[in-house]
Amino acid sequence: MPNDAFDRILVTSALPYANGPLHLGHLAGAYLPADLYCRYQRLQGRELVYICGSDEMGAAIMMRALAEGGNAQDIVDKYHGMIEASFRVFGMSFDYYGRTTSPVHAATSQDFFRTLAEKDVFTLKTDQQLYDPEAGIFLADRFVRGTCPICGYEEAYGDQCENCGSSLSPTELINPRSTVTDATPELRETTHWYLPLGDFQETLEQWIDTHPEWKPNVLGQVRSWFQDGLKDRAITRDVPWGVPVPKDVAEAAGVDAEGKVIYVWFDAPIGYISATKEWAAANGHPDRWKTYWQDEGTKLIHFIGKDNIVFHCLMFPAMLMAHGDYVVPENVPANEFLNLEGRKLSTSRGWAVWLHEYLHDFEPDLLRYALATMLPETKDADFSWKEFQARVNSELADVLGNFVNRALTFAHRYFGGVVPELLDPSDLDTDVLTQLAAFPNTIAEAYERFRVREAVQETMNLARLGNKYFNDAAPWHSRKTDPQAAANTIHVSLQLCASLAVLMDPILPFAAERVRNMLKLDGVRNSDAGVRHGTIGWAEAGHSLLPSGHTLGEAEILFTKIEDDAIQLQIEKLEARAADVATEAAPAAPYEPLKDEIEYDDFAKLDLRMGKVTVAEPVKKSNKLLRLEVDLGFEQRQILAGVAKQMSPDDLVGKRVVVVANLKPRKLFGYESQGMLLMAEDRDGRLTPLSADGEAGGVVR
Ligand code: B3M
Ligand code: ZN
Repeated sequence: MPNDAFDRILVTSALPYANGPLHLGHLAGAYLPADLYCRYQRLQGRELVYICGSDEMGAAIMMRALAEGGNAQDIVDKYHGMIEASFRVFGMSFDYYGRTTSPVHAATSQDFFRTLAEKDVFTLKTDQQLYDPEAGIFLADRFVRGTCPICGYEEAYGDQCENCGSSLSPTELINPRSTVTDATPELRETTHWYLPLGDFQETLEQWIDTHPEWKPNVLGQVRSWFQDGLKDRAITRDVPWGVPVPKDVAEAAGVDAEGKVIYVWFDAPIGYISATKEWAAANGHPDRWKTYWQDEGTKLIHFIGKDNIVFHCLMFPAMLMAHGDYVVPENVPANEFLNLEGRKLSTSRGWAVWLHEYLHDFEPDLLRYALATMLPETKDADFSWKEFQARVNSELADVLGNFVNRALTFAHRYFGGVVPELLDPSDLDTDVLTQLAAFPNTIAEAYERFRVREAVQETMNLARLGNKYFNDAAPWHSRKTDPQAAANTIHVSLQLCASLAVLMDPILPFAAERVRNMLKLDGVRNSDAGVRHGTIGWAEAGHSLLPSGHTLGEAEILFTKIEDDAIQLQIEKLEARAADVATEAAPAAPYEPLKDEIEYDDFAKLDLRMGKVTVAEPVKKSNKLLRLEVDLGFEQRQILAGVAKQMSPDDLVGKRVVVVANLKPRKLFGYESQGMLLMAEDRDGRLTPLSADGEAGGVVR
């Protein structure tokens, strides 16, 4: 549906668990793209509320409390404070940032639960569950570990095996033990409420079918859940931390409510609603939350990471539909995962860049921009410090900063710090102004389709256009030969700067404000949360915003380049921490499970040969592939290897390698790949080529 069909937009970002600080993976998934989207929509003048908050209930919090030895309340107080503060410094423009320990949230979730119970949506089931006799608690989800019945991994959790990815229930574990006391659990009878998701499958499928425009990665996951058939989900737990099951509901069902709480994945999404209520109350119109949640004119968008898809695309919508009073999401633009320096991000292994630490060392805008160019929108992406430096130095500083600086200093030096008049513009001047006029729409279309990376690239293209125009027009030259031509160049360049000061605002809100100050460009609508006065917004950008004769402010340097040393320091910090954690004997990452047994004949089909790498070079436009030439003795092969992130060409040239020599050739980036190199991958994702001393062409068996 086009935007105009909606009266208002309600945007949410996944509520981060208040059990640790934020890292770049969080930002790239649910937060940064949402903030850009919201700031863009506000500049469009659309009515919008952006909601987030801390997820403070559930097992994740209790686990942290056990690990740190505090109580759950202390843990959430500590991390909620940290998370909220770093979000603020990073420039997140939430209209409201709540927390799920608030009384409004408890009441809202209990009301929701009660309504569904009264509508007879739930089923009740009594069965045997694991109970820790020492701690006196039932062991739900992560409170029990044991051997995975599927792959044999010994450290599987009660709800999921992190090794093979299977979702489990605690009683399926072999040799279960309590993560609280290490005791061997016993079975006890307990009763729980279930949401029978299967009953909603047809309705959910019909609803999803009305959204072919959703991202393929999201639709793919949802469809595969449908294929497996949606199952009942327990939505209560016997744990001491959570929103209590309402007493009246329990009584009516004849269940003892003592110690029973609502499952965190039931209450957390309701947190979006409770935070909207708190926002409305704080702004003096307590009923406004209803307009946002209950009026059909609302476009509801959930920004999340891919691990939360099932909850936002199936479970929460089913809850909303069952309730009946609510709108359902219009889109759930989930992102894939962000890797770090070619390895899987892992907080337990110390392989993460923490937001609060980043903010201590660099400006928020630099990360906002760099990360926005690397978002894992359609597939997993990689953040590296070198790439960060390159984005800052060669795009922010050399293109954007440089262009603004050239235009302004020239205006000050030769035109008395005022916008010169545009008279008899050349074809080039007019052409650039025409191109400028098209930018707001092009960028807007990308944002509307949740293609944030593309929007960012298009925005930088406007600065690129400016730089190129300045070079081609060469005002330092025309100033002496044709002063009016130079005046025209500066006039047009300043208009580009002014439009940039609006269009770059979602990505670089701090720098955009500085450009507006340099230009003395007033009246631009505020893209931050709160009041949005100002007559200049997205629709005005693209036109000439600065009248001739307008007095400019001081020019200043917009971005300074980051030195190699500063980047080296960050890389060392990251590696040192990972090494520290490793020596603290963090639980080792799981080994990959063994594949199914095969017959000798299956193996014998492979023709493995020794080879020697003679040439290795990067492949243009691919940051993953290296093009290799491999000597097989009897012939030369060209092989494309997806190792460029972990290895440089120098690591491979001259190496003896093992090649799968009878693999059907395939085309990649215009090259035919005629085989494959065998590599050993360790549990951190590091690659080592398999090597042996044999002569090239020799058979490996
Ligand atoms: N706290 C899970 C997560 O951080 C969870 C999101 C809740 S959104 C309602 O991945
Ligand atoms: Zn497993």
